[in-house]
Amino acid sequence: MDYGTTDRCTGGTCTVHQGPNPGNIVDNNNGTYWEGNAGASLPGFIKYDFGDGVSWKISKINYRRRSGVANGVHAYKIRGSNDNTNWNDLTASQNFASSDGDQTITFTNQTAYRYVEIYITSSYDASLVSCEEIQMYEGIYPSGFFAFF
Ligand SMILES: [Ca+2]
Ligand SMILES: [Ca+2]
Repeated sequence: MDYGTTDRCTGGTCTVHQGPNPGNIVDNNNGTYWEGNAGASLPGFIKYDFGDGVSWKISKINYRRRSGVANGVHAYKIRGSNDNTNWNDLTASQNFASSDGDQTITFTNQTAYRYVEIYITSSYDASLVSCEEIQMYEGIYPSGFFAFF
């Protein structure tokens, strides 16, 4: 399986369930971060809207928490939507590690979505979560590719 090398989190909008400066998640600078406020409740999300009329078959995502702080995303799943209301699960519920640096996940998704989100169901620090940066990449599916589940 190959993946595109262009980060599609550009030209659109990053939003989160709670807390200031979600734009820091997509500013291409690992030295800036978003962090929820104390007392936030989960589930939450880190969502990217590629923009009106723009959609991608996202199949690879990098996530990195605030370095040196054990408040990263723990359990999550990836979801996609084209209306920001009805969501499809692109992965089962799974876990990020409690560690610094990029954590890369890949998954089979042959549907283009305008909205893709990390849907957060638990954190390593109660309900507080953080993120320095995400990237999202397309999967490159050869014609005749079939996914077996
Ligand atoms: Ca980027
Ligand atoms: Ca950043």
